Amino acid sequence: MERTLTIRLVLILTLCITLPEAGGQRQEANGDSKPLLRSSDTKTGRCSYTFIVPQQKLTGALCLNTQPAPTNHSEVAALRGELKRQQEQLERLRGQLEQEGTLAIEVRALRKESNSLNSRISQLYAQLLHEVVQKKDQALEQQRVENLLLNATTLALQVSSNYRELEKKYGLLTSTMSSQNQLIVRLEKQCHRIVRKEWECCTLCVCRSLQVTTESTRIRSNVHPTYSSDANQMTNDVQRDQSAPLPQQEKPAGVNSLLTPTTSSPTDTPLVRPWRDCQHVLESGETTSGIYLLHLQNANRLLQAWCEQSQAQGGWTVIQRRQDGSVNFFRTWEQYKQGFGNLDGEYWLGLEHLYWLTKQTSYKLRVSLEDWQGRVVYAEYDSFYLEPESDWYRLRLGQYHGNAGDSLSWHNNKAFTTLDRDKDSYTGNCAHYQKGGWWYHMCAHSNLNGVWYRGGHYRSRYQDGVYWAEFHGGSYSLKRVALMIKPT
Ligand SMILES: [Ca+2]
Repeated sequence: MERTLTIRLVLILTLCITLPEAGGQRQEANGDSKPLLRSSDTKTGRCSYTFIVPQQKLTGALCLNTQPAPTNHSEVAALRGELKRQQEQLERLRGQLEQEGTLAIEVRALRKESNSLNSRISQLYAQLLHEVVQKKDQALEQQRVENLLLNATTLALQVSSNYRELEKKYGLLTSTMSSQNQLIVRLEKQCHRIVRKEWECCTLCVCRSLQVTTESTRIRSNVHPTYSSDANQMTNDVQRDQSAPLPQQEKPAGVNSLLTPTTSSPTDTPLVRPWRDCQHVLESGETTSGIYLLHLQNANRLLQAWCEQSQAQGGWTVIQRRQDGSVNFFRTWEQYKQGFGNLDGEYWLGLEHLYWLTKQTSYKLRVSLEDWQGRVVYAEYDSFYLEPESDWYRLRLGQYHGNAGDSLSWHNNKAFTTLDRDKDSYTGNCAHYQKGGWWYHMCAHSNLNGVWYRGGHYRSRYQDGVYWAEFHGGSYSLKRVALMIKPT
């Protein structure tokens, strides 16, 4: 090997010296000597060799061998062959190197891609785990919601079933109530007939007794020779206690001149006549409050009413009274028309009677109110009358004065409304919400026919108590109220 390299170096140096085309030393014409760059480019490859010979300053004579060196062609050929072989080997090595470099780059790229894939796989794994956990939670939540839905459905079915049962019960109760109302009406008619017969009988007895004892004796001051037998009819449903004795048989305590004879004597001479109103009773000398029989002029009607003779100078005909909640005021049109309740307790005189009563002359209205602390106030209206039934007993009121506040003028000129006849200005039926009959507007500043609640302030879904808005407001149910009228 050393020998080969030595031979190669000698050959190259020889070539550099002997071959002019190989770039031998040149001497400039001007005699300057510069560093000489000698190069030899191989024509077969890109490899190049450069030899730098240090500049030497020639001194003395320069001897040149002009004899051509003997050329060993075989060695040159061998060297060239060896050179070529080594160049080829070098090329192969270079190719391998390039190939290995490419492989290394690819390996690095693959490694990088592998790292990236690993990272991505880890990320996806974490995401998958998260989704699995989330789906598990969602499944649990879904199951919980399904259970809730199931429970709600069961509850709804139960409520629906209860509602149907309640509807059936309500239907039965309504039917029972209807039949009981019919029964009550029949019983009341029977009672009227019985009472009328007993009155007729007693009247005959009284008249005969009066004729026997003295012709000049009259039954108190209500005897009137012009009373007609046509008026022998009780038309209101307001009754005293049905168990009470008849008035001519025994006079109850606290009740003055309860009833008077109403028929003519056997001789067809009219003997007695009821009063036209309680003012008339007072003027005739009856100063005790109680139940009196009234005869309405211009109408073939007799009715009983409570006369209030001790309050506000007396002479008041009571047309409504609430005091203990003993009577239900959530009634139909027909019942409000005819009247109901007990004359010595809670009652409603009746719209038809009220119409005829106020048609006799000019009346004023007094509303008496008492709260649960015993405070009594009043509201008066200087005129009061009703329109006929054809105009739904429309209310006509005059000017207010008093100390209770005005909670009725808002209802002036309004028709009467009951649970079965809606004549109010509201879209629904005010009577349904206020649980009574009244001259409702939309709906009420006063509701004296509402539900009687004990104790004052009440809790209800609707404002349905016995209230007068200007006196304690709509959520305070009053203890005692009364509507009374008196001629002006
Ligand atoms: Ca209405």
